[in-house]
Amino acid sequence: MKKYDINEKMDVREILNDLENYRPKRRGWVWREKKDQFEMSDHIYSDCSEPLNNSIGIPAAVQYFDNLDPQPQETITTEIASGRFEDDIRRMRMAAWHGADHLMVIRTAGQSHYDGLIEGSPQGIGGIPVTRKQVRAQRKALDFIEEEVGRPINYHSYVSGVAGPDIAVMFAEEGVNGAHQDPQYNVLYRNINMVRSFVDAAESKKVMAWADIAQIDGAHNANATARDAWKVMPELMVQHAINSIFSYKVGMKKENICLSTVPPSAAPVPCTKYDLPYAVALRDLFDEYKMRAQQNTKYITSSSREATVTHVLNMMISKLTRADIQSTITPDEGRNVPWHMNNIEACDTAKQTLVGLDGLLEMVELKQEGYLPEKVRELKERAVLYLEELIEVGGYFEAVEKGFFVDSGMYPERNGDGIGRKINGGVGVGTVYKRDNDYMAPVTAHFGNNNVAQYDKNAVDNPSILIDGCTFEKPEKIIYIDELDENDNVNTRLDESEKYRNSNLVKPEVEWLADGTVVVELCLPTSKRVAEFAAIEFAKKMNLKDPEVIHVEVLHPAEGIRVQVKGKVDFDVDISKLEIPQEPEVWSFEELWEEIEQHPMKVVAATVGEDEHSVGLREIIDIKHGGIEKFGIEVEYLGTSCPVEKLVDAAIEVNADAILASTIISHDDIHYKNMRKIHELCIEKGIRDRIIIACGGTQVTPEIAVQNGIDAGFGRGSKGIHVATFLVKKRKEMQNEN
Ligand code: Z98
Repeated sequence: MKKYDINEKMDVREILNDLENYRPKRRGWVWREKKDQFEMSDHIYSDCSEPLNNSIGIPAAVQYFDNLDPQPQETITTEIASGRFEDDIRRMRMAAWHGADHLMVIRTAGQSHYDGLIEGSPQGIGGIPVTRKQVRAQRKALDFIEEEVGRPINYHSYVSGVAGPDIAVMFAEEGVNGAHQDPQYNVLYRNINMVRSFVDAAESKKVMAWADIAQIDGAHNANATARDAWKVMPELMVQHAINSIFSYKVGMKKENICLSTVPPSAAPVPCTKYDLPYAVALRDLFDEYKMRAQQNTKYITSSSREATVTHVLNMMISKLTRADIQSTITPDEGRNVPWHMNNIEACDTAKQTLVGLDGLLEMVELKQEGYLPEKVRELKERAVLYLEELIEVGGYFEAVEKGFFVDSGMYPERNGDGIGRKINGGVGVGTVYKRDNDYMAPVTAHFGNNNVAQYDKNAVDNPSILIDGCTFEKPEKIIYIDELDENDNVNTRLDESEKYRNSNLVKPEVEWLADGTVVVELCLPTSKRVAEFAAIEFAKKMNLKDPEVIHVEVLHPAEGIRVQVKGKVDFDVDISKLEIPQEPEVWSFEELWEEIEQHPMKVVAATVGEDEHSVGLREIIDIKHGGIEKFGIEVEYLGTSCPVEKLVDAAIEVNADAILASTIISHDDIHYKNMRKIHELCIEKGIRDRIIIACGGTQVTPEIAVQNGIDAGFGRGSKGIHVATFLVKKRKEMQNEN
């Protein structure tokens, strides 16, 4: 496969090229390896893993710490739901650079009810239709992306629904590394017949075990569905128990069985009082299994701030207990905007929080007495009693029929509103048949009695030798079907946006190349309902197409309403026509500090003329906001409305290296006139060849400033580090000249 330059876009057409012959590089799930007491950039990390070859740290890392980007020990998940697999690939690359190594693609609505594999790559809603072509293309892209970042990436989707075993086989063939599989999900949430679901699950799990695919269960769905999510805590443990032991008995390794756990409550309730005992109880009961910690999605709204706080609180629970996989449901869940930036933001939130809490358990300890252990014991007792009652009524199927599950009472209380399903009901009822006595399937990884011995005793442990290997051993036997639909396929979609692929034209996007979507944020001093409609009107006047309110928050019922509106622009920008000024050169803090330490520098500074503005210059000087003092430069500040003569005299008196003059007032070009005056005075006094003159202000254009005789002008947006870099560079230049 082609190697990409990190600055080059991935070419989806290139990925699709020769896809029918592509074989995944490897099989099976890969965990991160913890590195104990690991040093990075003078800091010791206790719970981190190997850093990446290519990555982007959180914004503060990029700005202040030379992209210091420690990777937590927990696998980080991101879930992608754009509806077009080709655009998901680009998002996967972004997410991998931000620290995600578990990339889940959400399935399009309704795929659970397809009774077989679908082919091609149609566009989905709320996710992609999972097909062989889509899976193979994404795994192929990830095979490249994992080399680029330098860490294996686990690719994941769902083995649930009526076609579960078919999908499991396809996943095993295509190198998928993780999958949700839990028959209880089928039964409770998709009303798929329970007998069929459990039989299918046995077959699917057997196949997943062969392919070393890590499994995530479906218990968290009870949290998201229950009326009061914290009331299902005992039931959640029962659901985990059923799927875990079932999977183990079928042949899965315990280390590949992951419990999907969610802190069941969220602020404003005192959530830690519920979530921490629950997390402890769960890990006590299931200590041999892996924990996949997801964020609470029951109590989520369209406030991304609120979702982020919930996520962070949830990760504190993960860190106080254990999480092997940390999921990062994004604010998307609450506002249905599955966008690139929300995935990336959630990955950064996880990375920042987990690294920020590094070493927590070296410093704090969970109490062994009092509320926490009492609550833990109580939850375990409730769960055990629940399981006992389930056995008493005749087992899982009977219990489901009686509406045991997702009841809004906290067990043993029951409110009679659980999800009831009939043993003889649901999708696919009556489709399970007893195997004939001579039933035999010559395939690898088959569950149950296969009667192979009747045909060939040597094939008992590996029936597929009867047909010279099945598709697991002989991938060339896989029948690859390309696009079937002439209109809804990846090639037509790529053609539509071709204009924006590798051209000079750019258009904003949130999920698909050139989708044109933008967000506008407004604060309107009116009531909530009025603000929503007024915001739409503003968006229309800004020429946004299809404006839609995606978030409203009351700052005060009458004084201010915050509204976020999304809409589309129908124009693009030709980047070849942009006039982009050269980026100012900046030295690092260390370089500047070392230079000034070795060669101290003194400057005089003032706001000159009849000008009382001081804020801009103070920002350039003061250590507080990263002014030049921060790098060790000594500053003699003469205040505001300073005559230029006084400034130049002061420079001579203290033997300064430089003069810094600030001017805001610009009528009649007084700012440039003052610059020229400083320059001429310095010549007159015989110091011009050994003094640097720099002037700044909001109205200063650097080029015009220099035309007026000074050495550099600093306009709007200039920072202390720009001025400091200029001063040290200019001084060196002058020393070389002399
Ligand atoms: C998650 N954000 O778990 P459909 N099987 C199981 C599931 O939990 C789910 C599906 C299948 C969540 C996503 N979970 C929600 C055990 C969904 C999805 O029927 O195609 O929607 O299957 O990461």
